[in-house]
Amino acid sequence: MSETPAHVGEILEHIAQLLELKGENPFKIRAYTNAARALESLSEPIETLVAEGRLGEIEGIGKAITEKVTELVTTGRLEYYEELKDSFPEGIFELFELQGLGAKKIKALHDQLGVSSVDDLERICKEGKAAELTGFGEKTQTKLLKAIEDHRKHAGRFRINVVALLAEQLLSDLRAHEAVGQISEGGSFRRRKETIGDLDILVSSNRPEEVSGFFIHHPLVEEVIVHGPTKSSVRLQDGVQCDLRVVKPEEFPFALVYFTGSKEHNIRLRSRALDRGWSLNEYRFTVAEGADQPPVIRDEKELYKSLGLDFIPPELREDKGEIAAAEAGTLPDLIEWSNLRGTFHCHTTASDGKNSLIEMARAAINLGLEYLGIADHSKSSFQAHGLDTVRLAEQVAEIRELNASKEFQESGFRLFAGTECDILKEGDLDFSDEVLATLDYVVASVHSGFTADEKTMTERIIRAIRHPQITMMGHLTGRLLLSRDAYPVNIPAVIEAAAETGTIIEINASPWRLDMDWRWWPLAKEKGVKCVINPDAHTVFGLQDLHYGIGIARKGWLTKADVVNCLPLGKIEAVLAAKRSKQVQQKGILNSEN
Ligand code: DGT
Ligand code: CA
Ligand code: CA
Ligand code: ZN
Repeated sequence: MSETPAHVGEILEHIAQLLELKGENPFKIRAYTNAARALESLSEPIETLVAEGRLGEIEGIGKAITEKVTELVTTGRLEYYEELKDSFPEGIFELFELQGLGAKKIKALHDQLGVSSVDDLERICKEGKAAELTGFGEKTQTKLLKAIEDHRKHAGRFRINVVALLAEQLLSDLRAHEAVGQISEGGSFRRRKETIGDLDILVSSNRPEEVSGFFIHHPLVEEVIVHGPTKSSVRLQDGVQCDLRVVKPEEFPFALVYFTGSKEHNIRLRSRALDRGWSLNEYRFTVAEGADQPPVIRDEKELYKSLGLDFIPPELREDKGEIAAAEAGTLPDLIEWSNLRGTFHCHTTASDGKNSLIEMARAAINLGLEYLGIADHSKSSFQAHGLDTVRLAEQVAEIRELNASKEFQESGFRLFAGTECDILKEGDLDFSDEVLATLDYVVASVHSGFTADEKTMTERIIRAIRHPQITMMGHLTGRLLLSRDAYPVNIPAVIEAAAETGTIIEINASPWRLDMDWRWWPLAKEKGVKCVINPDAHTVFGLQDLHYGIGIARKGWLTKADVVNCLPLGKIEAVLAAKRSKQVQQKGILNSEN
């Protein structure tokens, strides 16, 4: 079993947290957090570094940690970590998931009040005892109760990247098993929902016991909840639950449609089947007396066809008009990964990214992209090391230089110079018009003042959108999935303003955001607003998040014509310049009338 660097880094972070709880020496703790950080910015697979004995060459990774990471990568397990974990109550890890609660506070709660779980903490807060601890107070106590409430609200759901890693591994191992015939992911994961309750996997087999036996003994499985020949349920690493169904080959298309859902979509299909005198369940059609015989169904496409429908891509199966469109033959030709030509909104070490400009560029080339837009933070985002005018100018110069380099000239690759410009309190921008005009494009985002009311926030954003230099609106609602709610904003009003001004709206493809939400894209499209899929990448790996963005764009019924970064070099430049030149022209007309 191979470990991804993200996972190794996560374990190192956990070790640092536990050492802090133990009151260990700060240098030792820092060694682990630094190593975790260093792993985030690798530009080659960690397995390679381990295999070639080159881990120690990385800055921030010493001898002791090299040994531990090697053990973890080669065996999939780290004894030191397991022992460390065993010395704490299991519930303590959940405390780290609470917003605003770090190791120092957890240590105080644990050592002084015996808190070893979220339930303990809730009780202590309600009794008013947390407020009495040094460094806590009433305000902290209230915040903790709110954090507990938020945490409970999100319990049992997962961001899609967590599930995707597990799904990829499980599906490929199952696929390789002799007794497995057809296999597919199902449920909300197949529909690419923004968060996932549990992972559903469907297999066809004539030897179901062998498949289920293999499944429940898979190394990713931590706990078996239900085990039967055709239906098993387990808890995987990270607490993700996974259901496996094994059906007979002839049942597979029926089961696949059923377990892909959504439930609402299934209900519509069932009633269409009933209109034809067939009752549809997860295994087959049952024909009513006197009704026509249904055709033989060998795959999903034939099942939809038998109901008078075009094949409906899983992402659209949300009962949002897809059945009517499939009947009328007007389903959109959804965007695909291979349509993407480039992307905007990426960070580098100049602000809070972990990889350099050239590393990000080469990663984009490796991904098959023709161009990459760099949009580091602007100066007001000081916590993210935002660039001031001078540093921005230096970066722009560096980008122009790279574009002129032999490497880029020969590969035909191009960097675009941009910024992720903060939208300040009143909707003002963080850079002057003159500075913004030196850039190829501008992403505008809100990073502060989240507590404003809906009217204030909407006005603030619309004011920024009306600015001629703003090319695209970044992560519109500021939500962090399963962690921080969206700030209140009138989305239809923002869409209207974007349509009027020719401002592009982003699908932020980070699995933490997936913002603007897929449910709004049909409206945006109707109004003529264009989409850009941006990874908001802070590392070379972050560029891969574009895959999640494609899923969301598909859920939003978007085609390649709706998404500007499907345009190749030679065409994309005009789109980036369109809003500026339009407004300059309008100004020109006004001036000549004066
Ligand atoms: P999740 O796991 O909460 O993110 O969402 P799903 O959609 O994956 O839901 P899940 O895992 O409970 O069930 C998988 C699929 O099975 C679901 O999308 C549709 C189908 N299904 C489950 N229960 C029912 C039901 O009571 N009626 C119908 N028609 N379909 C169901
Ligand atoms: Ca599910
Ligand atoms: Ca399920
Ligand atoms: Zn941002």
